[in-house]
Amino acid sequence: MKLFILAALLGLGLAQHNPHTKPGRSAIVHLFEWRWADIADECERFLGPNGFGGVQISPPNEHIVLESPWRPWWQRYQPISYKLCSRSGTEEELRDMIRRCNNVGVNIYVDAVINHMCGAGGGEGTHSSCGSWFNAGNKDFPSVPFSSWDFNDNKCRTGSGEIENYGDIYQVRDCRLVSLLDLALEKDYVRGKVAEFMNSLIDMGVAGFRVDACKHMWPGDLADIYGRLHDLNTKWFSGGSKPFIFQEVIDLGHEAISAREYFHLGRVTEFKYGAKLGTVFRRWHGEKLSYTRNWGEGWGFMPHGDAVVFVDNHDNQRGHGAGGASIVTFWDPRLHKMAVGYMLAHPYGVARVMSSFRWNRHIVNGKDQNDWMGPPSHKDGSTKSVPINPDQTCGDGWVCEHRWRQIKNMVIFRNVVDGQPHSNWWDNNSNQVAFGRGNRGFIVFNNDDWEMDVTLNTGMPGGTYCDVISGQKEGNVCTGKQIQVGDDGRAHFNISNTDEDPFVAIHAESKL
Ligand code: QV4
Ligand code: CA
Repeated sequence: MKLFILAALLGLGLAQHNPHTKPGRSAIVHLFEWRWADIADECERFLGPNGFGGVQISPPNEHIVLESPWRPWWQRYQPISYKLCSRSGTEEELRDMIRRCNNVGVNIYVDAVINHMCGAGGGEGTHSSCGSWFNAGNKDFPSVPFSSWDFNDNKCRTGSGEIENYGDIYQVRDCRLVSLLDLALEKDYVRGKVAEFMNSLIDMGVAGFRVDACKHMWPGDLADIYGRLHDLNTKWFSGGSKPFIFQEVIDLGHEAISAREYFHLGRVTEFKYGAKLGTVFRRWHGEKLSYTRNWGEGWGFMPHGDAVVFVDNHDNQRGHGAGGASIVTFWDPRLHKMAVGYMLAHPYGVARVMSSFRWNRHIVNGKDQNDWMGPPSHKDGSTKSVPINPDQTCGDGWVCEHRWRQIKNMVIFRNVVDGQPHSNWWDNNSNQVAFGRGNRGFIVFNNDDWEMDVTLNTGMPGGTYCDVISGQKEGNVCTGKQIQVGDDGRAHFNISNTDEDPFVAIHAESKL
């Protein structure tokens, strides 16, 4: 009994690890900076039909609007209030998107910025996305309302009021992250306002939250806030479902605060995953694909049931956040497709695919001078909508990695092999590897500088399969390579190192 009470106090009873994706769906896509109206269309015309499980959306609440730099993407990480109008659209558009995505089986996960409000230097006025007046200097945000006693400045003990040393857990939680006004989440009033904001979204029908900057919040404060959250809307989710929570904690293994401190509260973003996978596919530091036989917990990653995994995210694709130069992004499309393919084929973690916009990358001494640039926009700063080209790719600077055939087909692969074990591993002691997922799917990579010509045990029933990387099955026709699997499960794979995409994937539903 004592233990039970202790567990409840620690928040163990709140575990919110389940993404509630609908049957036959699994992967999440981050439609970074997309407008709500475009996401609604994308759910209906693409994500629903192609088996996507959910969308991570950009922060939906009121944020600062900046002139210099001009409308950076990161202005949305500087809240002004919890009103639901943002660069992505109005509350009505948000509500319409949630409804339309839910109606086609695609969940919405909200990026919740609850550690802070805008930067201390944010000034005074109505340069905010709903036009609410605020005064950052006085810490006055009447549209919430928050005022100076709702912030942590009295608790923070650094001279500058900023986090100066990540080795000191008190600074990291109680001081300002890059000058962002740090909320006093120990206060009942502040917790109540944050929970009210999150509950308004839950009631509208979202399935959960990516919680921003969790390293900068005490697990106990988060436990209290999560404990106040409503169950999901029963119009789309079964009764008693708790919102999915995945928490941004950057833990590459050498800081005072570890991801582990947050596992009992929900899942956590596993930043080691993309950093290591990038190193492996780039073949840096002597890494080889063959070493990934025990990929996952075997590589020192967090427990499978606690992890959200990704190859890159909106920060580290442009040098913010963590991971450094090894991160593989759309700027390296060939490697990116392979790395994302590997992630989606592998059973570890809940997988998130990045969907980006292009910007004028300009790297000087390792630093991108244009890392601030916002989404494709009109002259007045409003975000452009996402046009779809006849070949199904996106126009106007939207990259839409999730629409690339190879990635889209691997999202489907992940659904088809869901629940099957990692099996039939093969490698050449170098950068050619293959593995299956029970008898439902098999994938083969050649990341060496020479041709691959092997016969492997796939574990699949005999027949002719369509490779979903070089093409796909359309009706009963295969537009890509065909793979013959014998009645003994063995198949011959020939992959040239100069192929456009040097990997092959087959699954139960790509059988001809
Ligand atoms: C600057 C200086 C300050 C100075 C201040 C003066 O850095 O020292 O005091 O000016 O006004 C932007 C600017 C930043 C500026 C700050 C405040 O880049 O230079 O401070 O605004 O005006 C995003 C961006 C940040 C951006 C922030 C707010 O990445 O560059 O800051 O939004 O607009 C750590 C954290 C982790 C975090 C990661 C980036 O542990 O939690 O850094 N990741 C999340 C988000 C990320 C977001 C935030 C957290 C903050 O994924 O996108 O930061 O919400 O690892
Ligand atoms: Ca804090």
